[in-house]
Amino acid sequence: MPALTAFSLPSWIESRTRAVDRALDHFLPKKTVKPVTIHKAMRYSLFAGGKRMRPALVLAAAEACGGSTQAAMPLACAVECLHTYSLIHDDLPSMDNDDFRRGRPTSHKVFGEGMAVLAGDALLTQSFEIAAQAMGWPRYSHQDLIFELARAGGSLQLIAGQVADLEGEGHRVSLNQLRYIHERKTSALLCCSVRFGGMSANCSATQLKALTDFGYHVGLAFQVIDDILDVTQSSETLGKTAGKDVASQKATYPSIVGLEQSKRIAAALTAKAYAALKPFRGRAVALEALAKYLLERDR
Ligand code: GRG
Repeated sequence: MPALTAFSLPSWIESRTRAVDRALDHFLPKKTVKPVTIHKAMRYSLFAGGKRMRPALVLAAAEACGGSTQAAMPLACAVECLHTYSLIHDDLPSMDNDDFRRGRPTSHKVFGEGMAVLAGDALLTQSFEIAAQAMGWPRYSHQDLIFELARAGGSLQLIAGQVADLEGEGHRVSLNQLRYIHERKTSALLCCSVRFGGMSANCSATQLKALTDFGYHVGLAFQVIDDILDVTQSSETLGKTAGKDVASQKATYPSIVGLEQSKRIAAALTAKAYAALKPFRGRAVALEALAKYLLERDR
C-alpha cells in the first residue's frame, strides 16, 4: 500500500513561489531591454519579495478543480502584476505616500515619481498581455478572462475601494462603509484569483460559485488581518511602515471594533471561507491550508 504523504504548506508555497517567479521572469521584458529604466522599475517592485498570495490562490484553486499549474500560470502571473501595480500607485506621494514596501524603498523613492507612475501603468497593461496568453477553455473564453481581470481591477472594484478609502480620510467611517472598502480594495482581487484558478481547470458552475464565495470571505479576512498586523507588528516584520493606519487616523477594524473583536471577525470570515469549500469534498487541500495560513500569518 503506498504511504500517504501529508500535505505540507511551507513546501507547497516554496515550490509554487519558485515556479511563479520563473514564469514572471519569462513574461516580463528583461531589464536590459530598452527603455531599460522602465523594465528595471517594473522588475524592482515585482521581484521585491511579496508573499505571492494571489498567484498561490490561483494555483491552489486550479488544483482543487483538477487543473494544472502550467495551465493556470499565466493567470497567476497576471494577478500578481496587477496587484504590484496597485501597490506602487498606492505608495505614491499623492496617495498613501509610503517610503517602504516589500522590505525596500518604494518605487518612487528609487526611480522618482514619474517613473513609478509609469511602472505601475506598465505592470497593469502587462497583466492583460499575460492573461491574453492563457490558453482559453471550453467553458471560459479569453473574453471571459479579460472581463474578469478588468472587472476586478476597475472602477467598480479595486479603484472603487481606493476612491472610498481616499474620500473616507478625515471622516468618521462606519463598519458598513469599511466593509465596502475592504470588499473592493482587497477581496475583489483575491476572489478573481481563485476564480481564475477554477477557470484554468475548466471548472463547473458549482465549483466557480464555491470559489467565488471562498475568495470573497478569505479576501475580507485577509484585509481584517492586514488591519490587525498594522497595529501589532513592526515595520521590519511587515516590510512596510507599521502603525501607518493609526498615524493617518485611517478607519480599520481595530479602530472601530477593537483588536480582540477584529480577531474574532477574521476567524469567523475564515470559517465561512472553509464552509464554501464543501462542494470540493476534501479535495481543496491547498486552499484550506492557505486560508488557515492567511488567518495566522504575522506579515
Ligand atoms: C490604483 C492607486 C490604486 C490603488 C488601487 C488595491 C489598491 C487600490 C491599493 C493597494 C494598497 C492596499 C494596501 C491594498 C489592500 C490590499 C492589501 C492588504 C495589499 C497588500 O497585499 P499583500 O500583503 O502584499 O499580499 P505583498 O507585498 O505580500 O504582495
